[in-house]
Parts: sequence; C-alpha cells; structure tokens
Amino acid sequence: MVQKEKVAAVDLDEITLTFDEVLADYKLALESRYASLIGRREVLSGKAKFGIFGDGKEVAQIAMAKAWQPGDFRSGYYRDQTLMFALGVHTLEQFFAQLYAHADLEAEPMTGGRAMNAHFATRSLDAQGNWNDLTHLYNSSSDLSPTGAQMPRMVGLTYASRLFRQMPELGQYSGFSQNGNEVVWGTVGNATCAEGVVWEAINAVGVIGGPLVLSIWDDGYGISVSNEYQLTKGNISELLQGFQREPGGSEGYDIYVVQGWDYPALVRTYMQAAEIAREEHVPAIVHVTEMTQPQGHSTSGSHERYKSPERLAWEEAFDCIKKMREWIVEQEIASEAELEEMEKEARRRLEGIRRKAWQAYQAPILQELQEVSDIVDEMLPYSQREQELEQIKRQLSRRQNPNRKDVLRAVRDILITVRDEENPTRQVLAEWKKAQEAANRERYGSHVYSQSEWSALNVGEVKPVTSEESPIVSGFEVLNAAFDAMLARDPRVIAFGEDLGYLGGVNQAFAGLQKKYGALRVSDTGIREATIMGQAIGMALRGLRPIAEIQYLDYLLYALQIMSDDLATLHWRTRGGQKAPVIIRTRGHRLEGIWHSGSPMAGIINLVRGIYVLVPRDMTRAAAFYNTLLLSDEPGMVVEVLNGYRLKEALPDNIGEITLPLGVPEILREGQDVTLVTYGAMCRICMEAAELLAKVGVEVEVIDAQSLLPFDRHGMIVESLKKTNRIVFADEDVPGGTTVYMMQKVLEEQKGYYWLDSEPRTLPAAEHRPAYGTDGDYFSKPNVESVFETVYELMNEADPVRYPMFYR
Ligand SMILES: Cc1ncc(C[n+]2csc(CCOP(=O)(O)OP(=O)(O)O)c2C)c(N)n1
Repeated sequence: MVQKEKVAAVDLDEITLTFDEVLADYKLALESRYASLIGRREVLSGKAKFGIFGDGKEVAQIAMAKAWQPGDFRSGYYRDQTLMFALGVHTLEQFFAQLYAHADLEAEPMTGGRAMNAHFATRSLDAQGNWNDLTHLYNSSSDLSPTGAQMPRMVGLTYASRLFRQMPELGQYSGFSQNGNEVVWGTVGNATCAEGVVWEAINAVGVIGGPLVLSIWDDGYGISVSNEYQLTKGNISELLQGFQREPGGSEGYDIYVVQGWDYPALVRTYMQAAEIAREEHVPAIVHVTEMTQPQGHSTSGSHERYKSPERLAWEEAFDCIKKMREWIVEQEIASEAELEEMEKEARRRLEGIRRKAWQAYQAPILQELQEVSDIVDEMLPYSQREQELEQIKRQLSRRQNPNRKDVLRAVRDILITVRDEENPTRQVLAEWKKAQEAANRERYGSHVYSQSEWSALNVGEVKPVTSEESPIVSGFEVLNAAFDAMLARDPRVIAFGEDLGYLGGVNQAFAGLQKKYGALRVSDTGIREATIMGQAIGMALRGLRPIAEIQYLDYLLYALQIMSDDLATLHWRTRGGQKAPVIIRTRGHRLEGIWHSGSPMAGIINLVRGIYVLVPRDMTRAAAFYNTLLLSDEPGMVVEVLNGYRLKEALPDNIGEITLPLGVPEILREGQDVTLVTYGAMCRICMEAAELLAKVGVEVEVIDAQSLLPFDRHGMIVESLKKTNRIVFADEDVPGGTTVYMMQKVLEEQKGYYWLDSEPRTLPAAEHRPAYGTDGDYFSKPNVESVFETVYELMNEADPVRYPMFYR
C-alpha cells in the first residue's frame, strides 16, 4: 500500500504531481485552516486583540507556491498565510506568535510583534543591517493594512527584474538578482480593485513591463459589500480585458480566470503564468474566482449578518479544502478514512503548536511579573503599608493573560504606595522600572531610522571646493553636474519621473543625462505619483538606488499615503528586517499659483517620520544632500527651491563628492538682537529683511535650518537664543505648521524657553493657499516687509524708546 502511494501520481497536462505531493499539499491546507479556526478562537477568548485569516484561500496559495523559485518576491496582503507556510518562510509557530503580538524577533521575525496578525515579511537584512543574499530566499515585502497599499511597490519590485536583466552593469550585484529571473507575486482582494491605486499600478506595470503575476482573490465581498457595489459589471477580469495582450504580442498582460477550489487547474495556471513571466517578462493577472471566507472577514464581526443563507450554503459546498478532498478521493489518491486520520492529526498538531507559541509569549512576561513580586517581598518588612502592597501583588498575580502593561502599572502603584517611606528596596524597583522602560523603548520603538553603520547621520561634511576659475552657472546646471556624477559613479542609481527622461526634467537638471546613460537609467514615467513612489520603494527593496522625482511638492500628496504608510514605516515595522533607501526629489517653496508654490511641510513632516526631509536653500546644498543620502542606507526627500534653478552659483570642482550632514543648521548672518530661524526660499527673504533691520539698528541672527527631519541635532539654535533672548520662526507653511514644529524643538526639546526675554513668535503664511500672481503671492506669504515688522515689533515691545513704532 505504502509502496503504491509513493510511485503513484496524477498527470495535469505536462505537470505531474505524486500522490505524496498532493497529500502533503492537502495536509498543509488543513493545517492552515486549523490555524485560522484556532486563531479566531484565541481572539474571541481574549488572548489576542484581533484576527484576520486566510481561510477559504488555501488551495490557490498552495498551487501558487509550486511555481515560486528562490529570489522571487511577494507583495501581498493579509490573506496569504497559506502561501507563507507553503514556501516555508513563516512557520505556524510564528503565525501564532504574531497573533499574540510576541515582541521578540526570535519568535516573530516578521515584525517583532509590531504589526497586526497576518502581516507577513521576510528578513532582507541581517542584524547589522547588511543585505542578505536575496537570490537564495523566498522574499516577501512587508504587508500593510491599508488595502491596496501593496500595489505601488509591486511596480518597482517588478521593474527591478527588468533592470537586472537588461542592464549588464548590474550583473555585479549578484546577491539581488539572477539575470532578472525573479517573478513578483502580487495578491489583492476583489473589493480593493475598486481603489484607484490598483488601476494605477496595473497600468504602470503594463507600460514598463516585467514579470509580475498578480492574483486577485475574489470571494465576492469586501467585508459586507458585494462585487456589484464595488466594480462596474461586478467582474474584475471582464473589466481588465483591455489590458489583455494580443496573441503573440509583447504589450499587456496574460489574463487567467480560475476557480479557487480547483486544485489541478490552479496548479496548471500558476505554472504557466510563472513560466511566461519569468522567461519573457510578460506580466499576468490571475483572477481567482469562487473563493470563500468560511469565518467571515475578520474577528470583528460575523458574515451571517450580510450573507444570505443561499450564499452561506454555497460557500460551504464550494469550500476549497472540501473540494480538494473530494478530488483526492475521486482520484483515489487517499481514502476517506485516511483523510479523516490526517485531519485529526493536523488538528492535534495545531493545538500543540498554539500552546507552545502561547507559552513562549507569556514566559518573559511571567518572568518579569515574578521579578516584581520578588522585589515586593523584599520591600514588605520595611513598609508600613504591607497590606496595600500585598493587595497590589495579589491582583497582579491573579491577572489572566497578563501584559507588560499590567506589570508596569503595578510597579507604578507600588512606587506610589511607598513613596514617602525609608524603604531600601524602593530604589531597586525604580531601577527595575527604568531598565524595563529602556527595553520597551527598544522593543517597540527601534529602527525608525537606520541603526547600521550606513546611517545618514554618520555622513559628515565635505565642503565644496571653488576657485576663481570655477564657472558661475545656473542652479539647474549645478544639479545637472551632480546627477551626472551620481549616475557615473554607481549603476544602481536609477532616476525617473514625469518629463525626466527625454526632456531632462521641467527644470532641466537631468538635461542630456538620458542620452548619456540610456533610457533605463534616466526615464520618463506616466503621471502616477503614487506608483512613482511605489516604483522607488520596490526597486530599493531589491538593492537599487532610485531617485524618484515628484514634479512639484504640491503633487506629493498623491504619493504621500504610500510614502507615509509604506516607506516611512518600513524599517521600523520590520524591526530592521527591510530597508528601502529611496531618494525623493521634488521642488517647492515659492513660485506663483495655488498649486505651484505650496509648502505643506508640516503635513509632510508629521506623516513621514522615518524619512529624512531636507530643504536646501540652493542647488549646491541640494546636491550635497543627495550625495549624503546616497552614501547612506536610508530614505530621504530633498525639496529643491523652485525659484533657484536660474540663480547663479559657483560650480564646485568636487560636485560629485560634496556632502552636508543632516540636522545641522547654518548661521547665514550673525546678530545679537533676535534669532530668526527659517529655511528654503525664505532664507533670501529673511536675509533681505535683516539688511533692512540693520538700517534701523536691529541686528538679526539669521539661521537656515536646512534639514527639518532631523532638526538641529546639536542644539545650534538654542545657542543663538542664549545670546539674543528673542526668537522668530518664519516659513511659508500654514499657521501652526512647521514654524510651530521648529518652535517646539527649540523651546521644549532644547529648553530654549529658559532664555526668552520676549514672547516667541512665528511668522507663517496665511491659512489659505497662495493666491495667483505677484500680489496674490505677496499677500499670502511672508515677505521682506512682514519679516521686518515681526522682528521690529519684538524690539519695539522690549525697548520702545530705542525702537519707536513708526509705521502704525
Ligand atoms: C484603505 C482602506 N480602506 C478600508 C479598509 C478597511 N478594510 C479592511 S479589509 C476591507 C475589505 C477588503 O476586501 P477585499 O479587497 O475583497 O479583500 P478580502 O478582505 O475580502 O480578502 C476593508 C474595507 C482598509 N484596511 N484600508
């Protein structure tokens, strides 16, 4: 009997699966299903906060896994647990560890307990932040909860395969690609296909090509809302027909439709799609229909509330595991009795795994609880409040499923209880608390920025070298020379954006560089800011060094969601497991017009912690920041000053080498009366105002912050304030925006409040957008006159005799 099973196989048109293979697949599907069932139970019994599971999607994912090869990449969403198990990249133990939020990379290597359950990610980096060899791994970019957010980076992951295949000079980076053979496996839910970003990404890959196999898991609903309310005609593959490539053509997608319970058809489909994608770089869309969701959308509700009895009955009948089981029996691969035995065994195994994962999660917390309890025991003989302490201890030890929060709250209560006692153990407990706080900061807060030796904060300054002979050129030419040097130095530097390739950018900073380096190095993109950002993220995840241009700062908002949700959180949410050193290039600050002069910096800096935000006042400094970022392994954005492209600057002899350290302001003009902090285009305006103020006897110290994230790392501004005792923060953002951010940094973090002799002032733009034209701009934004008056008023208030009011 055993002998017969070993050699027996089923033939699926050119694909042969042994019976053992089929049964192993079935076993895996069962285990994944039990993981979902037990997972839901764990949430409902209070051991975990929330659960979202991949039940109903198992068989398709097992079929997909068969077509994977090492080096391939996934960009998917929370339904893909079975794929991860089938690839062997995440274990069932890790799945439960994540459900419990086990904040330890050993137990939960995907996110170190930071992301919700079913948010998968593999580790591209070692503990020091070095790249692992990605070509030997099954890779998964790190999942996000906003539906559709996995789509933009799919574009870049896919494009990277194309670049690695078509650019021989990238062959040396063999740890990232084997000739661009890597297929990118995208997954997305049917209802999410109502989102714009899905269409933008599908279109972008259709234009730039590459080996994407995008699966749409179609279970008919998006939570409670059915396809007819999501999609025109209610059918996504019908809608996508326009993307279908002509027979034998090279443009467009191969589109497959296959039922989610049809194991042999799924295996055939994925094998075929992957082979074509891998070999020909033709992308594919696999619309997997008739999927089910046996437990409903998530633990937040029950699907009986919105699915009809007929639909529920259909879901039961067409459950993919049930259908696979029927097929196995029909093919005589195994008997009912054998399958029943497998099912029992799988359930037993899963319960065991769950128990182990729970115990592993609880063990360190119980240990900490014990430590506190022991310290309290030592405290008791010295305390007059023995009973109160016993009570706190008792309550803590009785807690079911204790968290660290419970332990630390008890510690706080104990410290309050013994606060006025001469108790020698109080200090022991305070020290314990301090150590735990440090550990928890690391546990939950590390890796917002790089902790590797390539942290951008480690890059020092290389000053520009200029001489009498240095040519005086327009700002855009300085940048042009800088980008030329970057492209010449490193083939991984790839620049793209709207009008960037053929035209060389709307301000000509890339003029001639496409011709020099080719259309793969410097390229045009469609008008698709979200996927320009995603293109950069995906490429950077695969070791490239993208410079992604967003044409104007005002249009960054289309990309801001992905920048905020994906790029900014990536390193942190994988606890140092992945990085994407993307460089974002854009321009803003001062032109005329509502959507061509904006400076929504506070909106940006408060949404992208994890990305550096640099606001150089001229193009030499912009070039230096680009060089700094390229020497690092971190993402950063440089906002070039819109009206600086035609201003003249001396072209440094060493333009390719100059660097500026991040978070170091520059004093543009010394003065002892008022410190005036600004950045970007406002620097010139403030300098002009300072000249005027000098005429009336006020000496202003003008400081260019240069870098908003990070901001003045060494406290240079407070040093100025110690001298002047008065401070104004000026910029073009809205009231309460970045001026207030800077004020908080200086007055609170740097303790500047201590040195103030006058009220601190902010001088922002108006709260409306800048109106069009010279006057619109003048009356919407700070200008030389308003800077003058703001500063002068401070002086007038301080010494009205010496600085009398003369204009009001
Ligand atoms: C941008 C965004 N909007 C709303 C949600 C809330 N939400 C989570 S899952 C979901 C439904 C997604 O349905 P579908 O794409 O079909 O995937 P499924 O969960 O059915 O696999 C919604 C609305 C979200 N996570 N992100």
